[in-house]
Amino acid sequence: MPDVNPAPAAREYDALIIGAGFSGLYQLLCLRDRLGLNVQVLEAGDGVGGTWYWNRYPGARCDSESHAYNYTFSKELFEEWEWTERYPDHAEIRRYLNHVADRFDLKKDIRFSTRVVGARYDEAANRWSVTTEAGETLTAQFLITAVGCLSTANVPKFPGLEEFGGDWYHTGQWPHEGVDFTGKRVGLIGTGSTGIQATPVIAETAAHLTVFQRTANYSVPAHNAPLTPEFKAWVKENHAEIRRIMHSNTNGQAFFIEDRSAWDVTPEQRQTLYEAAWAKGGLQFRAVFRDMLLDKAANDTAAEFLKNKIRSIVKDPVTAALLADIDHPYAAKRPPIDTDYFATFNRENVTLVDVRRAPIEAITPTGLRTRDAEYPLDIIVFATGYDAMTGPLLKLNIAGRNGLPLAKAWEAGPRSYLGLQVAGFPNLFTITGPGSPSVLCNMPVAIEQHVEWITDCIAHMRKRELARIEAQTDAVEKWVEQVNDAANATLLPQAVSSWYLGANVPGKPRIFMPYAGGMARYREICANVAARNYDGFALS
Ligand code: N01
Repeated sequence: MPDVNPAPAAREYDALIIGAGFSGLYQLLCLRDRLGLNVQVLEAGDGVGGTWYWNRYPGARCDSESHAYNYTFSKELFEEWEWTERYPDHAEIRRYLNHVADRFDLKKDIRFSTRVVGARYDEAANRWSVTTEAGETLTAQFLITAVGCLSTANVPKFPGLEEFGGDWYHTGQWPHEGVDFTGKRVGLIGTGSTGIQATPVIAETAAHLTVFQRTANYSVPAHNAPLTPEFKAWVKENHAEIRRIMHSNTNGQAFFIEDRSAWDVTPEQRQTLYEAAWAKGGLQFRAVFRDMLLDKAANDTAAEFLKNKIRSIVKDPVTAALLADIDHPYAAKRPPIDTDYFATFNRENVTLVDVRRAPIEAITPTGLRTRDAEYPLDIIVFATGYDAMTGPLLKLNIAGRNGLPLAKAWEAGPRSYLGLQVAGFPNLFTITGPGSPSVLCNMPVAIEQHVEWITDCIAHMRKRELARIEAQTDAVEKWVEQVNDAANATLLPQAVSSWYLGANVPGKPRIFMPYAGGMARYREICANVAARNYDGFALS
């Protein structure tokens, strides 16, 4: 049953929030219930969930462990919700977010099936005018984007797609009724986290699955399993400690990165530690050594271990070599975790095709053509990722002071102060915007910090009868420098095809977008800015 659209009582609000995922729901709760503001959320989907509303592809599951993938602001909420598996799947995350929305009576202030197509700042009135696809205009003093970082699908512009006689889907816009692959010849393009999750599941029912790989990728087993009653009880008893760890470490996860260098141990000990981390599974593999993302030689030890695992799992040596031919340091691209990804290539109905050597040239009426061969297909799955971080914001057609389009302000790449505000766009806050840790962190933790900072900031303004806040240009310049320095201190920019750099979208400026200095450090910086009377922002 779709959620019912509440009839709007008024078109003028204190704050408008775009998006009803993790960010939008919590921002609504904070502004409405803590500050007493008149708030409306505008959501394109017909239910809550944001990214998880759209991502329903086979195998879609969160890579953060369930006990770390929730809000931490309410002890009661944390204790009453019980996850069923080590990693929650997309449907369970939607159930959780619906539970949150119902528990805090949020849906009455969300307009579903309402897509925002424009937003314009009116300087004289100090208000934002937001236009919807249906042609309605709503206004508010504050505009808050809660549109996520990975919500604008990237479908490569292969010639011929319109003439394809079969069905095609992007993983981020998956049909709610699912797709039946039984007996079909399926082509899947992309070997990022999504393609790696979907491949084994699609292979189970497809007549044949052809995976088109442009960049080979590392992956570590997820070892997903139902949670035991003991673990569930442990989580409830340790809410405060789990929260403390998530809030005090660099990545917002419920585990720490080990405080030892890869060179503190012998090669044999390293192997044993990697084996143990492989057996444990999950994103924690990154946490074995503190210098894994800082020292290329240290990273090489992990990379070699993982490439050897691929070679030992995949039986056909040519396929194994292609899968292990990885060109970037481990975890310099977002590291995937999987359930039987590499073993899937041992199935008779699965083929790997190298589209780096022989790129895809066209989609044909009956399949896909690379430089070398033609592949007849019934279904094409685009696991080709997103126009990350900037895409969801630019799609909103935001215009700031003097009608300046955000697209123009960010022509050479995104520039923000703390990932929270853009100079020239007063009273616009961007939750997990470019320049914030966001995608390098467990998202709910990054989101809660942003939402609470924005809420405190608006409370501060109300108390002092201030009407406008705007990032100052020099603060933006300095922050952009800090974001670049933080990235350059790591191996992250070495993955030249990474979406962190915008490299996956042709023509997109190559700028390392998220802040790589760590969530704990970032939290401290934001708190200090607020304590110094919102240093770097102009308030009036
Ligand atoms: O997208 P990606 P994704 N021809 O951009 C290939 C999050 N996530 O949807 O690397 C051929 O990583 C592209 O090749 P290349 C997570 O943060 C989270 O998989 O550009 N291939 C690449 O292999 C993740 O990082 C969860 O050379 C083309 C793939 O498509 C982010 O979402 C689960 C191509 C795209 O990989 C994005 O992951 C899943 C072309 N023209 C995802 N264009 C959670 O756990 C692109 N590719 C929460």
